[in-house]
Amino acid sequence: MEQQKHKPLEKDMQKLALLPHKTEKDKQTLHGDFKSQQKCPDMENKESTGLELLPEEEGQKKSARQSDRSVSSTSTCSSVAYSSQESDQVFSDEEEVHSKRKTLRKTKSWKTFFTMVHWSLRRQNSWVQLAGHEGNFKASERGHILKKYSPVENACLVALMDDVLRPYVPTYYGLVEREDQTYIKMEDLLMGLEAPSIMDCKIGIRTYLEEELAKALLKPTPRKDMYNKMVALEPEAPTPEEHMQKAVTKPRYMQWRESVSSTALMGFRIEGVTVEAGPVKKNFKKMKSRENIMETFIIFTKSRKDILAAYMERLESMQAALKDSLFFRTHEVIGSSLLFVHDRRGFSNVWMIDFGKTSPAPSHITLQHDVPWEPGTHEDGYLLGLQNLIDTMRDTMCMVDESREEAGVHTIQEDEENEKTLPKKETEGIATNGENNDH
Ligand code: I3P
Repeated sequence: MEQQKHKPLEKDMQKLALLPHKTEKDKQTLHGDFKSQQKCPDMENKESTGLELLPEEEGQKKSARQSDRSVSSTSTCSSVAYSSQESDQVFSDEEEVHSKRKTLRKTKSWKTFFTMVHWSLRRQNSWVQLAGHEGNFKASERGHILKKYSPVENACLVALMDDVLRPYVPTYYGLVEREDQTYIKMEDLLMGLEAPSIMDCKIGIRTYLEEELAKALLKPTPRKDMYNKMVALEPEAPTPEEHMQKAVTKPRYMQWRESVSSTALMGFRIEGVTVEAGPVKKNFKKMKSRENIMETFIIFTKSRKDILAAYMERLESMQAALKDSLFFRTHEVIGSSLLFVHDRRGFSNVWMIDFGKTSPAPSHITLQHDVPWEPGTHEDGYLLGLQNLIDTMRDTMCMVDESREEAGVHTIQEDEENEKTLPKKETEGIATNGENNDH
């Protein structure tokens, strides 16, 4: 039934996706100019979405897990929640615990995340296939997952277990040793989902650490890999000097990534999406317009308003908890993601993940999280990003409504409600003349 009632809307959305491109208006700004609109925004600034354009990726898929913690309002099961495994920070074996530099080295977050996800999915299908899978995650008993130890992330998870944010992060179960490697054992948030749809949004206006910037100023480390990634996306982006060196520094690359994506303007960006355990889409690097983000939300949720509403509700309760959180007040949250997960049955949740670059701010600083960053302030813009995310989600719901109205499509629930409000006579008339008349 669910599929039936949404089918026409999806078609409608496909039509929207064909609207002509127009110049970006850059309506959204980080500090409040970007507001949720009462009316559905138009799709004028339509660019292609990553979901449309991405090549088929390797079969990295996600799965979901259940927990006995918070649930979305749409969930038909009051005790289901999902999580992902993180993207973030993992450490090499030779890492020294006290070497901050090394502790901040990590694998590619998205890649790591999907490695784990793929693993998790396999586990559901065949436990045996997990054997020998290399990566930063290891199988554990059902409901748990092992992630390579990072002292930074470990400290965060420990602190978060005693914080009001606990319901929003994977449960921490301590450290375990496997084959000379220490792992963090945490809740497998993805367990239990059927053909999950998953979206990773990196949150915050800054994605690199202040110390990385300081280090680059003091002793620039040219990164050829980052130059190559930059040129691949925007050949004209490097300066003549960078072209000559065929290298860029990390903060330079990260700042460029922020500016070409929605991070700089909106304080969040989509890193990757998979819909119903399909191919992983991750070419969102140049997605910065709100319209395209909304369209991605629509594709991601298959226009399901119940899912969008549940996501929004969860984000709003998370927002309230963040404002109450001692952990949040005292920590600079960099490179962290929000993981959105739902499945066809309507189970959904959003989790805070990836704390590999989250560390206590200097004690003399009170973080606000909703102001622009200046060097030395340690501000991360987390709340700015979250607000924009909530607003964009709300606008997406509005757009779904509008499209539905235009297409003359009603959900069964809406039809039932309309029927209730119809004058009795009219209802009777329909019954008398309609196909449902038993006589
Ligand atoms: C990577 C991304 C990661 C970052 C990584 C970048 O760029 O920004 O967040 O890791 O740096 O290469 P992209 O998404 O364009 O591939 P950190 O967040 O840990 O800094 P790295 O190569 O130094 O790991």
